[in-house]
Amino acid sequence: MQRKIFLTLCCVAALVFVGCGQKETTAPEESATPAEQTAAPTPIDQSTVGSITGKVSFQGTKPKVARIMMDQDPVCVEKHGGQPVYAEDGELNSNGTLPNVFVYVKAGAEKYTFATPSTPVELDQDGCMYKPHVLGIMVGQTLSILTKDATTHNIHPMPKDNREWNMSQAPNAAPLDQKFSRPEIMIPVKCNQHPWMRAYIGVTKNPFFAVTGSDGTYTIEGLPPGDYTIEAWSAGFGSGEVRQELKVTVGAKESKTADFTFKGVSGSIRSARRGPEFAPALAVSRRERYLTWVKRDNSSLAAFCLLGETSNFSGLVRSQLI
Ligand SMILES: [Cu+2]
Repeated sequence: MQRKIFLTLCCVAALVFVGCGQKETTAPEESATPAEQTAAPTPIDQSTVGSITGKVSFQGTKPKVARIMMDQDPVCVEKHGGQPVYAEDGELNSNGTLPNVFVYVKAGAEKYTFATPSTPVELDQDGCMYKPHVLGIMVGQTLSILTKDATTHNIHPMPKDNREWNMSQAPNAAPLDQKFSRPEIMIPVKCNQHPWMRAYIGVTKNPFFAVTGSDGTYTIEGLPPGDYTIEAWSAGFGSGEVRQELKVTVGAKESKTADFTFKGVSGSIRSARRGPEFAPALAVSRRERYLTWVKRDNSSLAAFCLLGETSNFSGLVRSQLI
């Protein structure tokens, strides 16, 4: 059963990371659909709104966080002044909580139409890392991509429901402004130049979302009284993304608490999966310590498996079987 789950996760990981090294695509701005542009926002009585606040905890073996080796680009190395840099996926706060968890209203707000905020959401590139690592944005809202680095980046969101694109951004280049036309939780973003760079964007139809910070807490405010399903998403701790849902009823002016606890994978994935039916396949990026394994019968893509020592699957992983 565990293996089945793992293979599914591997397959998802493989599918997410196929298509490395694609050519740059032109990326005309996506505009919101006419309906979204013209629909008037639903009036909400601000005197009755409530909030949901909570903490996202982690239970289990502390995930191993990958050290990022930036050697392929001296500009990136220099920016960190020789200090080691670690992947953000799998990172825990000192109080045992999880940062970078995207918490949002998944259901319960459909009956409302919300104005698209005119303020852009910024995604910065600094020291060849995305800042922030996880962010939320509304459908049709501008995502403004900035760079502080003296090296060229190639920003490449990999959506399932939105249009895929990748664009280069040279040092001192103007911000790249983009929009997403459909809700999607989450869109992974990578850099085609620096394979360790990873960000995640949550695109929502409502403004009710938050990202946990260094204390593991979140707060969603301005909720009209009602029944909501909230979901917490995390990039995970070695086996891909994880999600949890909670149902919360918010009364007028009420402040509700909704805590989440994610459980880590117990034991070593590596030792658990290296059975005789698996053979080593393609080690695409040994420097980043990723190994791929393939089932001996090569039966299907579902047999493709990826084992990482780390929780950060940022290597250039190709999905072909050998
Ligand atoms: Cu880059």
